[in-house]
Amino acid sequence: MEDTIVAISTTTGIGAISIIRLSGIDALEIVSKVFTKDLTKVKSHTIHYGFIKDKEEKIDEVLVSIMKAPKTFTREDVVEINCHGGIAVTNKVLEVLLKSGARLAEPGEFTKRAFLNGRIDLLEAEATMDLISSQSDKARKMALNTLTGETSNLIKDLRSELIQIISNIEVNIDYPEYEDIEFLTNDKILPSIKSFKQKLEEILRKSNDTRLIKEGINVAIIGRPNVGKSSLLNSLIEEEKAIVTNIPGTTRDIVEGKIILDGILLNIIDTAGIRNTNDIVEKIGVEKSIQMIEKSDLVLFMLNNNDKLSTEEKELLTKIKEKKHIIIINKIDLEAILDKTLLDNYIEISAKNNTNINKIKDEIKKLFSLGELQSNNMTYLSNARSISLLNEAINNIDESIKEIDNDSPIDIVELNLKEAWNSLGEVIGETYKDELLDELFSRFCLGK
Ligand SMILES: Nc1nc2c(ncn2[C@@H]2O[C@H](COP(=O)(O)OP(=O)(O)OP(=O)(O)O)[C@@H](O)[C@H]2O)c(=O)[nH]1
Ligand SMILES: [Mg+2]
Repeated sequence: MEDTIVAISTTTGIGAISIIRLSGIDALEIVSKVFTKDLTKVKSHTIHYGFIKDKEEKIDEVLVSIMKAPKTFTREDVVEINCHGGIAVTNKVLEVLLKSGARLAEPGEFTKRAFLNGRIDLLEAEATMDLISSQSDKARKMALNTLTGETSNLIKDLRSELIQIISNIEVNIDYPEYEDIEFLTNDKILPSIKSFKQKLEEILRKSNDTRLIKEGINVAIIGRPNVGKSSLLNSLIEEEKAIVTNIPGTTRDIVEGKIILDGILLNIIDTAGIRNTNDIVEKIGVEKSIQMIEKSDLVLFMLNNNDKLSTEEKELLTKIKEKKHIIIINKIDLEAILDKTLLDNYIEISAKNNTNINKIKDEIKKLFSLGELQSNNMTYLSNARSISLLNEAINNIDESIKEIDNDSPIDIVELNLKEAWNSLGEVIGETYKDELLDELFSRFCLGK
């Protein structure tokens, strides 16, 4: 990390102010070369007024913030130039800094340096991106919790508890002859391992909820053509987004709308009506609808009050049984023809007249315990990477329990516990692979 990096940290476009940020050992020197004042001797954490120049030509009137290592985001010398917003100004300032010796930063490189220099751990690094991309207030709060280290502390506490168990085993392996050490038999360590596993499982369950808060709940509206799926989407999002006609097969592709329910984002997906068709475009739409059943967190399965239950609908009913779902009977303003005896739980609505739409929202709140999520402390894992590592740790613990049940030697049991300890370490980036870092930070925005 010898080179000094630079990037425009604000969005490009017309705006009052743009911020160009540099980080690295030569940051002060590089900016001094193109600024009206020598900044190499100034005090840390000070702001300076002047002009950015290209040789003798003034480029822009700016304010320059100087933050010297180590009390900075990257733990390196950091300089931020506040210049006038706008594409020409910002690009020109960037250009002269590049000419003076800075290198253009890769996406997320500032945060990557913060991680590599030990300023933040991997969870905190991910949380900075989550904070930027959060779409609901809940997601913002959660990202901030992780950013300030609370989630990392949870993982660190788990690791110290596990290391306690491991060291107890090790003492026994290394000094079996010590009389004042209680001799550990497999069934003596079993209760502590089991209770540790329970703790991990509880965190996993809550982490999955937390992920929903962050990413939003994907809700797919599924059903036969013409049952009123697009009408329901429009009612839920209170906007005429999807085309509604009385022609079956109107919706050919996925249409998405978003609403916030109790502070949590719902991605509502209207799909093509499911039926056998020879129309190529519609057929692709139908395939997508079926995939949506798998991909979504919740299926709203719609039936027509004014029509009989079809064979296809009966098949779909069994398909959605394995998923979180709500059965919705639409068009209750029309004559009841549908045989409801096969259905055990349903909500009757009229999408066209906006009748009972709130009942659907209430049911969603209930199904996902949104009220509970509201009041919950949200210090849990929230991304696929860390959740899968937690899963790995649980599997390792399971293995160790199996070894105990098989009466395996205690050092085999210990091996599995150590694996779990490593998996938990990977969550916070105690150990990591370079490819992981490259992949993870490449998803960041430029200048972060
Ligand atoms: N009477 C009545 N008609 C409704 C109701 N909801 C929707 N409709 C009508 O049913 C027809 C089909 O509605 P859509 O929302 O386009 O149905 P869809 O399920 O999206 O249909 P596809 O896109 O073809 O799969 C339209 O003429 C709507 O006005 C309702 O509650 N009552
Ligand atoms: Mg439709």
